[in-house]
Amino acid sequence: MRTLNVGMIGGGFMGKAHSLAYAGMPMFFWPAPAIPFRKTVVDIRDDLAQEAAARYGFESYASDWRKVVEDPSIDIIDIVTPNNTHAEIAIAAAKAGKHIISEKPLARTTEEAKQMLDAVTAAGVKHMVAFNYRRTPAVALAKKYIEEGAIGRVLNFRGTYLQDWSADPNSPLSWRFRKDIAGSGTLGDIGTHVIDFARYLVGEITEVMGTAQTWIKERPVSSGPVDKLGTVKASGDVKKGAVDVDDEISTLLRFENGAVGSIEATRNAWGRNNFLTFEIHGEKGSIAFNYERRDELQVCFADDPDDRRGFRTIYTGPAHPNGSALWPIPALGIGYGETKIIEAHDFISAIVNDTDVSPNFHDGYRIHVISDAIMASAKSGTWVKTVE
Ligand code: NAI
Ligand code: SOE
Repeated sequence: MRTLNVGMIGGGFMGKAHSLAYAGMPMFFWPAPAIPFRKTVVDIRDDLAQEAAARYGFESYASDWRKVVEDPSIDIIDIVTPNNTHAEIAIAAAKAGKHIISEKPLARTTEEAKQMLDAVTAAGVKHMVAFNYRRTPAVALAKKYIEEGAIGRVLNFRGTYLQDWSADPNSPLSWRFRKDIAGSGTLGDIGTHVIDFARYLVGEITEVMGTAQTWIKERPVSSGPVDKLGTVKASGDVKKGAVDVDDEISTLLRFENGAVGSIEATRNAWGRNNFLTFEIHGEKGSIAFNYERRDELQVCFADDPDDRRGFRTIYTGPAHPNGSALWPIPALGIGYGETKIIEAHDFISAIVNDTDVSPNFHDGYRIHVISDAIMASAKSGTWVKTVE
């Protein structure tokens, strides 16, 4: 069985998730398309990188990603660093002929995303952007229903991503609140996951009409490179810095196929944790999903008799997309880790079989174009097109 050597840049939250995926993928998907070998992990300092190597099972560590990108033994560069680093690392990795998986959002700006897309296209390497939530089996099942025509022509997509980890003004000014590092706020960080759902399930978005707010205009200056996602709060009289990104966005949508819809995203919605949802209404039925109950897909069919029509719950299991590789009984519990394991499997399969995989850098770039249109619309108060 082939082995692919992974160089992973970044040892934070996503470093953990991607390492788990490389370790777990062959345990679930056997025979594996190839064995991902955790070769080298990079963080900003040797001590952090050494700790990441010990914790996440990498053979070696480094504090300069350039050395790893240039290492001829590395097959895959996995970018799990804050958004300001994605473009530079990906472009160098593409030039060095590495296959690349990058965390989302693809970059800080559409321009950076386009340069990344151009670099991987010119190099002919495989590329993927890590919108992993679409790999939840219930979400893939929703796509299957739609493609089979089970709910007829899609009329409306209604998506949300609501969290509350930054609702407290004492939640620090981590890199996610700084435009120079993150590029944008809630829109890029979590709104983009819903845009990915909308494009995956319904089709291309052609026009948007958005609003954007920054409710908490300054936050305590944070220390350290890692975003602790509000779990460590400042107290007392601390130095504050300006938030220069959005806290909340909402937008109406028009799709290429005539469907319409909406997206709302905020990290300031008390009581909501990872409330990533969609409801899709079609001429012959409806589908609803909430990531907080990710084993379940709700479906309702118009053809059911009047006296028993209503939402029913399908618990995903071996009969559903990727289900036979996961757990043998429905409702044993699909986790965040499983979505990353499926993502790793699909990326590595594409490398081994020389096929395309999505979402890829083209999808990541399109999501930037749509995000720009939402922000432009929030400014102008008018509908803005996302295609010429
Ligand atoms: P984090 O703050 O937990 O960790 C980032 C790590 O990267 C830190 O260890 C930091 O020291 C390291 N780092 C920063 N600059 C570096 C450089 N130049 N070279 C090497 N290491 C460097 O961040 P987190 O949450 O892991 O986010 C990373 C990326 O993953 C972001 O793009 C974020 O948007 C994305 N993300 C995606 C999620 C998803 O569900 N797909 C979930 C969380 C984050
Ligand atoms: C914080 O909002 C965050 O970690 C995002 O960065 C991820 O993309 C999301 O999946 C979970 O929440």
